[in-house]
Amino acid sequence: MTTQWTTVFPGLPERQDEPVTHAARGSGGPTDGPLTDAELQLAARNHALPLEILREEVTPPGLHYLLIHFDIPAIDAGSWRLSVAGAVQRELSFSLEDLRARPAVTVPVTLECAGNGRSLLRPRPLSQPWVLEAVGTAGWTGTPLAPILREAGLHDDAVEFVFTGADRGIQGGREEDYARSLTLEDIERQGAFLAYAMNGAPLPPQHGFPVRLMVPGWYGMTSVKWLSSIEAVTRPFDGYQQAVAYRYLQDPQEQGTPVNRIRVRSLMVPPGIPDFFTRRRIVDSGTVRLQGRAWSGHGTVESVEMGVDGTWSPAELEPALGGHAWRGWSVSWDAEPGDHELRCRATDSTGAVQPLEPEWNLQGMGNNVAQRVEVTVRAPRV
Ligand SMILES: Nc1nc2c(c(=O)[nH]1)N[C@H]1C(S)=C(S)[C@@H](COP(=O)(O)O)O[C@H]1N2
Ligand SMILES: [Mo]
Repeated sequence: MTTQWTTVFPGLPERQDEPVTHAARGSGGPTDGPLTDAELQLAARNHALPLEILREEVTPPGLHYLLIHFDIPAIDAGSWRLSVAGAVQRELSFSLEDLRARPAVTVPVTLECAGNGRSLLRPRPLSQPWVLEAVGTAGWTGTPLAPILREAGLHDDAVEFVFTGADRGIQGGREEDYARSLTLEDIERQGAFLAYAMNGAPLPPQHGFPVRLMVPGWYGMTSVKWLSSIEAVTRPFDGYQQAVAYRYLQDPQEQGTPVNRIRVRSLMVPPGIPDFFTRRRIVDSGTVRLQGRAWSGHGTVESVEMGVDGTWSPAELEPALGGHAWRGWSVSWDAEPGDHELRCRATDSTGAVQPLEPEWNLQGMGNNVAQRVEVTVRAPRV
């Protein structure tokens, strides 16, 4: 591939096969090299879901994955306001109390980062180095968004809404507030809402306090945290997080296609006990009940299969927690002594199935490759 990474990642070396230096910190072109300082720094800030917590249908507080591009902004809830402006008939402004006084919904939502699976790609796009655990499910409470937009009234030439957060930073050489856009059609179809509570408590600072957008079924980048304004615009939004980042593309010269709905995925609770450093699993022989969860933003999960050394068998499914939340699955495995490779893969109602090998793209988006767990089964101790 002869590509100029500098067009997507301005100011950086053409190709980073060397660890990123502190001077050149930022995203960069894909690499086959070792984990860089910059990736380590992001990984330490943005934690994943510990896989064993997949045993919980609702992710307990503090264990939901986190992705924060810039800094967590300081917001005073008392003086915080959300403005609705731009190409609207009536500008609106809401306090937290105003939003809490409106009709409320509580929706179980499985949120997943679009970059989940990125570190399994070869070469590896340089960004937040997720393995497979950038997912979580919470009950989010808030007020539906579409009625608010209808109250504001749209001008005829308004094409979409821009959602801007209170966090600001530099990415790809551009200084911007974190912002994403959506059409009214997508807002209505996904049942987007303005969330002020997570699992029955006010949003924690890291999850968007006091109010975030929630777009069930879409990858996490759309659910803008620390929401400060909603603006109706008459031209498609060209902010960095919309027009440059979050696109499926092979080559930086391409415009690519936008990342939106969550691709079908399943994950298992790793069985047995881990080795500390490698996290390889050690399991006692005999019947092992394997369990996990599966989800898709394109439809319902129709089946999950467990693969043991390449032989697949169907898992039993539990009901989904909600229309946009994961469903549990389990299957029995007769574990015989030796080394084994466990995999799981889900199929959704559109017929989409998880691939067995990763499908590469430049930004490391939507890699829903079937999980692989290496296990050593030990004979019964007598
Ligand atoms: N304002 C703002 N909103 C944001 C982000 C951000 O950095 N700033 N990150 C997005 C991304 S990429 C994801 S995956 C989700 C993560 O949500 P969580 O941290 O609550 O799990 O928030 C999204 N909303
Ligand atoms: Mo994300």
